[in-house]
Amino acid sequence: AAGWDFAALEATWGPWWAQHDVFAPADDGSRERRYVVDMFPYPSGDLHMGHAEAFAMGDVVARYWRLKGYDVLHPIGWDSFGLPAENAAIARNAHPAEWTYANIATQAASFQRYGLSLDWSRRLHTSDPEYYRWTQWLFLQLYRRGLAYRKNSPVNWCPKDQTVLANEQVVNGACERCGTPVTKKALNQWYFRITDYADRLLDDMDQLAGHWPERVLAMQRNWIGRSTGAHVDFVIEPVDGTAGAGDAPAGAGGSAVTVFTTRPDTLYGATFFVVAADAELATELVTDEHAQMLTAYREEVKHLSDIERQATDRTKTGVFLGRYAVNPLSGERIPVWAADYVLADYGTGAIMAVPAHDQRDLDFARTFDLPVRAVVDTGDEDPAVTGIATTGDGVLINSGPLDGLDKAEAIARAVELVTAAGTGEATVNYRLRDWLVSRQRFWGPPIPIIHCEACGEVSVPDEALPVRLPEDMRGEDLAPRGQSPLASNEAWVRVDCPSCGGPARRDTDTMDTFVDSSWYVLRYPSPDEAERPFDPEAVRRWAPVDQYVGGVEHAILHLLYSRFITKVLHDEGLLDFTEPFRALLNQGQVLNGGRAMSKSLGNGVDLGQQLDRYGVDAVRLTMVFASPPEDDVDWADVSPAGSAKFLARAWRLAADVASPAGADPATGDRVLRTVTHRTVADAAALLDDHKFNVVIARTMELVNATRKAIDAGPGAADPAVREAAEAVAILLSLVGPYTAEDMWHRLGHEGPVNQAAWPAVEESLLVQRTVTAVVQVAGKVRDRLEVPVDISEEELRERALAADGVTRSLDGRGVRTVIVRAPKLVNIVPA
Ligand code: ANZ
Ligand code: ZN
Repeated sequence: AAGWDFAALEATWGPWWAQHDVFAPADDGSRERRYVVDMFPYPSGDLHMGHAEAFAMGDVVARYWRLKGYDVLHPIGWDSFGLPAENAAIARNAHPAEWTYANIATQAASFQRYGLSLDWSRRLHTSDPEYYRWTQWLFLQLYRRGLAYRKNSPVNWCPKDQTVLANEQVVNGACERCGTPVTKKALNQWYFRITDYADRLLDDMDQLAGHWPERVLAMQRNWIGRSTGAHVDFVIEPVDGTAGAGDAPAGAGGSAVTVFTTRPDTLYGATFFVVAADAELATELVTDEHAQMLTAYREEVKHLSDIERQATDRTKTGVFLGRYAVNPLSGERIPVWAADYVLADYGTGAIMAVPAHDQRDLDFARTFDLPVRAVVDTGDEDPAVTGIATTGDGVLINSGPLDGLDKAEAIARAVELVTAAGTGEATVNYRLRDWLVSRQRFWGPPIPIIHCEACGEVSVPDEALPVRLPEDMRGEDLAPRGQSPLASNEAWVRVDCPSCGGPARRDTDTMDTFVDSSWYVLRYPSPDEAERPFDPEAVRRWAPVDQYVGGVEHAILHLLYSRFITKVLHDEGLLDFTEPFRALLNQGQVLNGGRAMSKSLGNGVDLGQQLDRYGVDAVRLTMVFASPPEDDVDWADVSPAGSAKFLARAWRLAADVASPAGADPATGDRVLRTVTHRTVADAAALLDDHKFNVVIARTMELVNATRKAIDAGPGAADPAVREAAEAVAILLSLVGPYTAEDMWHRLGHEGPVNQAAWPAVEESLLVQRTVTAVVQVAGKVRDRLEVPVDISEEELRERALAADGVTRSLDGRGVRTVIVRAPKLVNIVPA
């Protein structure tokens, strides 16, 4: 045979796989099922190195499970709605579909070439009307359950993309997509009530522990941010003498404002009261006299992100509102301030400030010369003196009925007292906000709601779905104008009310792409279902996903949303499980020179060029071999050329095997057989443990042992050589499918290597039999080594020379000769 030629192998086996449809599951109940999904790609441009890595990892799992005898579903689709398509369409005077589907075609061809074991027949695109019809259906399910609602509130606004962003899409105060600082804008928007599921999203994480990266679980836990504490009401005093209409606090009549606190034990230490400067409450509470100050201050605050507002190193700012609040336990009057370090949309937007025990409050008190009163004696120095708030446990002081209690007792007692007085109650507060799902952009599923003057909000009837996007809008028609481009398409907007038949208007917003991707894994099991989003039977057979693979950047976006939607559909009676992904693998990033690849750094590596140069198998092998899957791969540190060399070497084994197919390995060389069986046995355990890189290292060792057996051992006709070469082909199929397929066929097999069975391990070959080898230097015993009985002379020689006793005794002297009598004796003669 000619040498290993990756281009020839790709040209042969790619079409062969497609023709024989070798990666579709049987789905006939004959075998246990496994469902493997890589997070589907967004179709911007061609595939890149990041895709190449993630998909190489997912394919290892899919291929391994197939070899292990499972019926494996490993599908592919595209997350094909979203802003980049729309921006490209504006720039090119096109419809977003043109750019989107052209990119999908390019990516699909690259995926084919990349040799992934995908079932192409289930391919889906979220921008297909056949798919988004059901995304709209999903919206209506949530709407019917009271989980989708519209409200007017200040939302995150990206001035560049001219659209709103979910909290999850704001990263360090900037738009996740374009990096523009995010501002706030009051708008009427659609939300999903994910907060109703906060407790379940937290509690069900118990099912995921050990199967999801702890880091992701921690991020979700933190994002949901459950804190237990209390609501406590402070009565706001009317302003003496000047209590004009404008001065009456909300609700009037000395009404109360509620605070959220995790430390009700510190109630007696509250020395002032703060409301969020940008909250409606601040305007309601401010007296005429201070109104101007507040207005000016609000102007300042408007430009700051939540992160900046809460930064601990910033000098605290704020304004006095001219009014006092009354502590419900002590009766003490404390001044009411507005400040930016209190956020409008957390808790109640108002706090009791306890400077002795909360650093933010203490910083504020020191800036504005407000009193500091310690109420928990923690044994630390007085915060009023040190400027350091004390947060530890201790004994309550200066606290009337709480005096003498410890922190936990005092928390419980304070809650009892306010509850009995009707001025408070225990409560749980969450950081999680409802999911803002409407977008003022074109390229997404239109929200299936109709607004009728007579009937109000009316659902689009199921049979009228999908609400299709107009096909006649392109280029400038799609330019962002602060409202959805759909709003300018009168013909599209105008519709008869489904309820009264009168003139009505369609909702012109579209849905966040994260709604599309929140349920796609439920679609793959029955991708052609036309009457329902999915066939519950098919979903029951395959889902939940046994192994999900994707980047950690989705920890709180996609993964949290999918978990939420799965629970909603479960509650709807459509699913019998509550978690969509049993196990999650976060692959690392592909770096170049230690840095993420980026245009600005000019360190990008083009995947296509790598594939042209080294071949698919070498690139895939390099990705997987470089590090454990969770770690980053630095392309500057790896050697696809080395991988190609190894593949060629492995491939030659199959070309060299000279025993007939079916030869009984039991008659073969025992030394090589031991290596083969141990490698296979260890590989299974390593694969179960996601140590893919180690499996490759072990396969390399097996290739070396086999080569040695051919060239210097029992020879190419020994059946143990065939057994080893077959094991190599099977192991290699996980990462080098073209090479492995070719080896497999050269070895005389008809079917695809991925339908070969995982090699059976003969336990008797795994028994480690060892002896003690004596190592002498100049005739004197200098060391003893435990070695396998079947150790080769060469290996024993190497180990002997490296033994501690030997190096010590040689002490830098060279070696003249080494006499090896494996496995028991080595004699080293120094120079
Ligand atoms: C009094 C107090 C005393 C507090 C003390 C803390 C320590 P987590 O744990 O994050 O839930 N807080 C409440 N609402 C806030 C808002 N909208 N913006 C900024 N801070 C707010 O934090 C809860 C604590 O953060 C609450 O408990 C409140 O301060 C503050 F020694 O109340 B605490
Ligand atoms: Zn109507």
